[in-house]
Amino acid sequence: MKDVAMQLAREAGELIVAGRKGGVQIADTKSSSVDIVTAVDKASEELLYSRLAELRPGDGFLGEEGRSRESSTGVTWVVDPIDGTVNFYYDIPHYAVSIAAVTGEPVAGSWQVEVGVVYNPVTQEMFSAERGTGAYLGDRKLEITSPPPLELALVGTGFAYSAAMRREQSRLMHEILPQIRDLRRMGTASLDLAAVAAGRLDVYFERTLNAWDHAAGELLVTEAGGVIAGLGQQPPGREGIFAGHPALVSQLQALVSLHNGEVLLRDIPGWGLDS
Ligand code: LIP
Repeated sequence: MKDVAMQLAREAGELIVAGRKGGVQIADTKSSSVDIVTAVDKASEELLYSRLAELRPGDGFLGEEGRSRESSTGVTWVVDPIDGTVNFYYDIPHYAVSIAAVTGEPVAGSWQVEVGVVYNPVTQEMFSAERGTGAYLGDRKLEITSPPPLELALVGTGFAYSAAMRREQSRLMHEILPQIRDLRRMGTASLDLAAVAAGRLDVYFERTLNAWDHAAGELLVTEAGGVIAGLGQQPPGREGIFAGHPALVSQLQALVSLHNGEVLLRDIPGWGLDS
């Protein structure tokens, strides 16, 4: 399955790079006016959907742009055809095809991720992992080593597409930023998780992500020796996801909790919509 994921990530990557060269238009918006989708997002998902039907008949599919298929094999492919769409639209070379194969219910916190591939088609960096066999950048095995103290940690995060949620997220970051080395908001969750696995970030925290944003990246982190955790008592997912060395994750969780960052989404009016 990992070989299939890597092959299809490259195929989708070629389509994406070609589409970028041809100029990109916004095809539609989703949860808000800044939550965009391009024709290339949709074309990439169509390619991945049809190729997986061909190579992995009976497997399920859950894609960001709406393609879905029930699984009759117990395996579901959770796919973000272009993660970092805003970067793609602005021609910022930091976006990825994110492909995960999961077993069990294809729901964050319930699934078991078997294979994860995150591919940046511009840099051609291929991050890959298969459960139990390690995480790799190309042929280089990735290992999360002993972390710095939180005050010297480089922290990755991201922000929602809703103004109301961004008010809460910026409030929390206002408290956290003076207590860490620095913050990086690079715009692509799957590459943020890959960065943690590769030691390019020390720890990562984001809220309101969708399953396809983090399914593959989760496995990169855990196969590199890190942990994935949720917000408060929640499983990792929409409410929040932390990733990194266990000592740093628990320190960051404590800091988020100290600054009232565990308010549930249902208690943040307009968190999912532009308001
Ligand atoms: C994006 C994530 C990013 C997050 C953005 C958006 P998309 O995914 O990769 O980390 O901060 O709000 O969710 O929409 O480009 O697939």
